[in-house]
Amino acid sequence: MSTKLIVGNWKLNGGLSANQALLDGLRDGLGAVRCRAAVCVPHPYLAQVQLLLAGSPIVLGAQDVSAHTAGAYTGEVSASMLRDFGVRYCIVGHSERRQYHGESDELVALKAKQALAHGITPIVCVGESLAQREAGQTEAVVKRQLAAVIHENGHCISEIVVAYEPIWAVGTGITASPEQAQQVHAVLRAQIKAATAHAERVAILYGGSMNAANASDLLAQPDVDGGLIGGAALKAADFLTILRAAS
Ligand code: 3PY
Repeated sequence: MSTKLIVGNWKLNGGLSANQALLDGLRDGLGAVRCRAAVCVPHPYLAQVQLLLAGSPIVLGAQDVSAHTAGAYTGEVSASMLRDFGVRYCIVGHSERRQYHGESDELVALKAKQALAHGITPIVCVGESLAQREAGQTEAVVKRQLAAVIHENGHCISEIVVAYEPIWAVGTGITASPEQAQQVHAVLRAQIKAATAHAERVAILYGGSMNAANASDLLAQPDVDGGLIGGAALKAADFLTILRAAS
């Protein structure tokens, strides 16, 4: 995986004018950027951002998808609906959804399956809590989370993106050291290699307070293929710095 992938996760942020200003700022500074890039925006802004990204190398992503195709599931958004707006990536199993919405490994695996069935690349998030890290369970936790997705998706597994996001680094400003990130990425890489002959297609992103100051060191690790960026994706200058670090 040589061309790095940088994905902005806007989370529950944005507004019509703020989105426009952010994307204008990104467009103006994209000249020297050579990596792959995407922004995962709140569902109501998909149509707006799809239009604003027309002709841009940045592609559109979403932050969640229903595990169902259609029917009586109030409030859900299906993969085919996302597809209608040109969505190319969809985050599944972000730790905030696992924590605040009780999403299980099995549900995350079904969401990934829906995305794949509709030509959307799921960005499957895995990561351990601080207590799990301190108890020496990091490897077992991330392997269990990824195993559920491998089990459900079989040979399609080479079409996913994985994001390692230690929960203790999500939205906290604390980042895993490059060595800590590399250690877990190597474990995930080995697990993917054991599951598919096309493991080289699977990008493994680091997420969890990656920012303009620490991106270069994290991205220099051999198994860090890119980043899933929270707060720093909301500021054009910071996101551009990360995109350049990945180029
Ligand atoms: C963070 O950087 O905090 C994230 O959760 C990115 O997804």
